[in-house]
Amino acid sequence: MSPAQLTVREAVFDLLRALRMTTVFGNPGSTELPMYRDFPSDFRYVLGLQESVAVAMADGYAAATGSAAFVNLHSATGVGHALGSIFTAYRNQTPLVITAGQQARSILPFEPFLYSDQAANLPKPYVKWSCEPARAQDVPAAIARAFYAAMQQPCGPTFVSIPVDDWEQTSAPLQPREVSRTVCGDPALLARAAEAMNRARHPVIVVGAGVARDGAWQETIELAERHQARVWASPKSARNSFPEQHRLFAGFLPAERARIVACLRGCDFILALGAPVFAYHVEGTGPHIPEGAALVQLVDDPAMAAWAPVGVSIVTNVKLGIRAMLSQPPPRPRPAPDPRIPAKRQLPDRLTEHYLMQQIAALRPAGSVIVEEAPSSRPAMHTYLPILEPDTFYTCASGGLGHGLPAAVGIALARNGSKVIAILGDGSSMYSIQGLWSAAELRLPVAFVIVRNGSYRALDDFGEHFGLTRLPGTALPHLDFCALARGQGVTACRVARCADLDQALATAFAASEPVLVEVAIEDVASRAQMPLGNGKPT
Ligand SMILES: Cc1ncc(C[n+]2csc(CCOP(=O)(O)OP(=O)(O)O)c2C)c(N)n1
Repeated sequence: MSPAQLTVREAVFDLLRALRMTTVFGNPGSTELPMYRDFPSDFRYVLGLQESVAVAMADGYAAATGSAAFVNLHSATGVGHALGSIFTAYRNQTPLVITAGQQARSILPFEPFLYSDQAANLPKPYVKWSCEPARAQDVPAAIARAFYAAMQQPCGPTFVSIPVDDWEQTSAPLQPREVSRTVCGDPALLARAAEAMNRARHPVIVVGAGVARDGAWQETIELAERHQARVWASPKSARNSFPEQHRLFAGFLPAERARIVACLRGCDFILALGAPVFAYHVEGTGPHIPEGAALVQLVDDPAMAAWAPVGVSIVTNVKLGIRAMLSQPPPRPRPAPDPRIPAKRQLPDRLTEHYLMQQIAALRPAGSVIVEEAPSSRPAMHTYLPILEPDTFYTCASGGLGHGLPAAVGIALARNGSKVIAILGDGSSMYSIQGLWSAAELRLPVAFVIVRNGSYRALDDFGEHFGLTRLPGTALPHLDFCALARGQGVTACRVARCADLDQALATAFAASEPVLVEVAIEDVASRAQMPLGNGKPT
């Protein structure tokens, strides 16, 4: 090897170091092992006990750091297991560089054990870019391209398949480059948007996850206050983008066309910031926005701009777009709209999800992060657990369960000591329960609060939408979350009475290691045949 040459492995690790991807999330197999020869001491390997868990942990980590996370999976089956989480990362617009091992090039013609046929196609269409390099020496450049593509707005996962024999081949060193990541919208269109908003009598703002991803929290508050505009959270938003006790906060739009129109009725201008127009969950007919209203959308995703059914769409980094609007002259002063009516306080007489959310809000430490995947409890969360600080709420944009538990682990890893509170349905948590083991091994301060209602209740509720009164396969009896937690090294307790809740939550919130609190919600506790708990750790 000439001095200017490195092994592919050396060139890749040098590159990963330069790109600040020194944490490897993965689950290894034979086709990846040569990558780990002389694993550098400044790198760490975060093991997920199943590939969907590894990718979701990386998703949480990347979302919390704002920079791409590196993932290494095991050939076709590893990518197959991970696909649900890859889809979620794609919908979350989370930058991930996902690599997977492939069988040795020389035996690929013989369809060997553990090979991946059409490896680069397997994760499509839910990766932004994908390849299996034509030559071993092209692997470092492929990983560099995967990183730059993942980080360009709209961010998302990318994929590189790497044959096992490539790591010992030679390659030239690869210097990292500076590659622009954002796009600032057309200044003339943004000026027109500002003028149109100034002319409006009743402007409203709809905020989506793009506001949080682009760090536009302050700019959004400034723009809303300048216009006295009420601010709605966009349907199913995966991040928090506006202080939910601000006098201008209007609430959460439902994911249904007619109900959105009803919420926005009376406005004559809608500014959608970092949000699709709109995220629907059920069919609908009629207009997408109230009659007579105009709509302007600022989004970083050209596809989202293209499919929006109404309005003017401006492709832009949201923070830069809002700043451009703020640089225009302000509107004439407008009267302040009426604030929201505060929710009625829940009394400690029934252990409902409403009471649970209220007590989490009361007891959670300042700066703690909430990760949610408890579908039928989300309305209670919206009412009783307001999110007040930027970057303190995460859920998934895809609707695919199995993200929340491992994402909470990845976020805790990135936040280095901050308390993370994962509010998880009993059904949802079972899609990726192995994430508890990673939390325990990494000794991360995550409080896993399991909303134990004994069923896939969101589906029971949703059945009514289709006129169904009874559904098969939605009851979840006999699950014992304390046993599942203890079996993976996580302390746990079960609560079945209001009187025991505060102590259990306070203990979990104060702990510097993971703790699971299983909360048996009333009514359904008996249906699920659950033992009673008293909040003491077991
Ligand atoms: C991967 C995946 N499989 C199935 C579903 C369908 N689904 C939506 S909500 C839900 C129930 C979730 O149950 P749980 O976490 O207990 O919350 P609850 O509905 O009781 O609030 C299911 C199965 C989904 N969204 N994602």
